[in-house]
Amino acid sequence: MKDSPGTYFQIRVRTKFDPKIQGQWSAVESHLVSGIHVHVLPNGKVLLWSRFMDPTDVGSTIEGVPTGKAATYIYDPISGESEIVPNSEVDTFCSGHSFLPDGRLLVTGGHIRSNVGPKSTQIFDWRTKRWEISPDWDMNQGRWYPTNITLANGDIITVSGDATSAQDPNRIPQVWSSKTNRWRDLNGLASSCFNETNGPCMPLYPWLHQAPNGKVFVSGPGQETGYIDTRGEGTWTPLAKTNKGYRGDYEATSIMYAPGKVMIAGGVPATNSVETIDLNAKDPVWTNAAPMGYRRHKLTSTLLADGQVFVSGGSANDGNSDDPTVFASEIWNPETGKWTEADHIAIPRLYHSTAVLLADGRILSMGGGLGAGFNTHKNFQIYSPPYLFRGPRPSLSAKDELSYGESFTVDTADAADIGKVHMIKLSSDTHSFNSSQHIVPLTFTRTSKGLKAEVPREPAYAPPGYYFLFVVNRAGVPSLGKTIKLHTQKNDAQ
Ligand SMILES: [Cu+2]
Repeated sequence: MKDSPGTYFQIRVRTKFDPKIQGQWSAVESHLVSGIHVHVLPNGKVLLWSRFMDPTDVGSTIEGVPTGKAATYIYDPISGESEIVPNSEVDTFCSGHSFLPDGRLLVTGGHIRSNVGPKSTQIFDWRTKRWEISPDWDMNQGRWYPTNITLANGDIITVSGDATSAQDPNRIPQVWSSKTNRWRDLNGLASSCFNETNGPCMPLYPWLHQAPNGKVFVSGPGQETGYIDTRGEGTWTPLAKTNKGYRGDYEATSIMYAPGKVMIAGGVPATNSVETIDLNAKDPVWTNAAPMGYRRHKLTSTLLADGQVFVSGGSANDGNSDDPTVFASEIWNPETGKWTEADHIAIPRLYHSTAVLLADGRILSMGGGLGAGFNTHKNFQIYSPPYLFRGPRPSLSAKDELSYGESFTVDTADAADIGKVHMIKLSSDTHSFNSSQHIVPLTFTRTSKGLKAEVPREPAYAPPGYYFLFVVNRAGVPSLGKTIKLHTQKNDAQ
């Protein structure tokens, strides 16, 4: 089938939009593979991969990649060029991933066959463009559909993923030490259930967020949400139940849109339900928020450069088909709690699709397909948010590396007009959940030269690693993102 606009049934046909309010999607551009796992690197380029091509797989004839490996590519959003980089040794399709403090990407598990994942840990180094693997890095069991996030101390937690079958998920989360390069088992969690109500006990691709209190907040997809404490053997403490209940494994999306504030949206059966929780409150509870304009599952949520939340993709049916696709994107303003309909994509972005924030403030939307009966979409579109149509961007320069508690100079010719300064951690996205994006608002004062901004003292507010720094003017227009590295310690060797 030709993958073009007009091929798919649309919930609502796009009317004429004002780019100042709805933003604007680019034309559809083709790519060599479907962008199923997509990561924004410190140099602004994008690492992505699809899945291995086994001749017996549905839709397998096209990508020409050796069986048992996923071909990885680096796409340059500036030049539009893509280069293939040496393959990993193990298929990284349906793996978990997040960044180490030095910007290398740590990838756990992947795909042997459906519901069976390898034990391997692989690391991609953006500086050498090479994959590394070692038997010393193997996990306790395999993982297929695990989630990884980077912790406040620069370690990485991996949770869930099927080991040998759908009935045999990996029940023991592990923590990767950035210092010793070894895994530590959280045996204290072996009998914990992250999803007690109407869903599997150990959901696939669970939603994890580094919380300001130092613990890991599990926001779903189960009804019972709570904290993992990674110290010692690990403990699980339930915190609050959602109103909606189970939203389906990798069917809905979760995003920490401000420190300690989490939003969950969508799910199956296709729903426009949105809930938020404030972990900074004394007794946090899930509260129903304004619903999206469209019911959808398999959607993706992405932080915009101005701190708003962008939702794209998804389907309004309850099964595994591209139709009826939800083409409308939507923008949620955390300050007003309101949704605004945004420009419509031209291609379905459902199962195995992605959307990530680029350094220039645009959103790269890719992929979809290669599983569960969906069509494969080897193409992408780039979204220019409304702020790119609202006048000149503020200028920005700052140092390249920052440490916790540091006060630093932000050079901008537009200091008098700046309303917000924040850092947004670089994206690592797959299966409707971005396991790396994380916004850190910075307090700032005006000086004769520009601004003086302060990095939080507490790493739980800002896990170490690479971020884009943005200043946003009072008209809501952000600067270009300036890549900065936030150190674990001042003289960190990494
Ligand atoms: Cu998958």
